[in-house]
Amino acid sequence: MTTLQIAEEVAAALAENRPVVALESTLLSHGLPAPRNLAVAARLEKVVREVGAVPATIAVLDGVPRIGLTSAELDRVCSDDMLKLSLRDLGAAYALGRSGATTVASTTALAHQAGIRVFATGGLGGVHRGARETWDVSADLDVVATTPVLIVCSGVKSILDMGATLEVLETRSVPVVGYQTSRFPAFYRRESEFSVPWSVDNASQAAAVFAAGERGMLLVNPIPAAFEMDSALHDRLLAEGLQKLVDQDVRGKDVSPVLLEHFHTASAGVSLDANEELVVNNASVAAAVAVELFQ
Ligand code: PSU
Ligand code: MN
Repeated sequence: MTTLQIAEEVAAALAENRPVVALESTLLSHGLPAPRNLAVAARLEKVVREVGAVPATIAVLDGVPRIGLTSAELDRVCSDDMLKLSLRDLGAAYALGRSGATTVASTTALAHQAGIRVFATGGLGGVHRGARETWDVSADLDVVATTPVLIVCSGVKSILDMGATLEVLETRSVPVVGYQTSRFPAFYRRESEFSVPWSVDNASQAAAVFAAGERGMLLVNPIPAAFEMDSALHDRLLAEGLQKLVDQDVRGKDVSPVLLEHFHTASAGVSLDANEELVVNNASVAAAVAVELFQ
């Protein structure tokens, strides 16, 4: 098996039992435009540090799985043409010496392999609308069900079939826990029509639930109210984006990036601000939970 290359700071924290938070790179290279993505990457690492944990952004560079990146490497992830690597793609990327950003699925697996227990992202992948015909269900669901890592996210992107995604999570015995909310968040919106089975009031409770359950868990954290997207704008962008997929015959791993890009370009940056703020907020909560886990 290919050996992980763990940044010195991250390795030291893991060895000394200090809190570490994993961050993914697909949301940077395929979910946000350059150069905004680099500013977001830096902000994510900064907020994790401020709360008292060590950030570990994960990617594959020249065939090597990297846990924790230097600022030059972060720059590369944000500006170079990166492959989108899910868990199925890691072997090929390693063997063929390729570079790519890791999705929630592959980041979770690599974080676990490195001994990191907490991971922050924007939205989990899930069951796509139309999955009854396309079978398009993100590998993220499978990995969270089988890997004991706590993932902090703002629910799943509203571009997905949320009800079906929640059903799969229930079937796969994934605990979905609301962070100061009883509703399942809808990424750009604070609430969806769905409720969550459990809620916690603070990071300490979240850490206790995770530690007691000893399995992959979703801590769902709504977007900060000031950055929530207007619902009419949101619904219009979603309808347009879904039509674009049909018109351009977009499939598979390109679906999420194309939809996100439509949101960003057609909302004059409103969705970009929303996306940035929700991920930063998730990184902050993840760091707080990581700190609690090591108390
Ligand atoms: N969250 C974001 N932006 C993103 C993603 C999540 O705010 O771009 C990415 C994650 O990396 C997630 C992926 O794993 O979208 C899901 O892709 P797919 O639907 O192809 O499995
Ligand atoms: Mn897919």
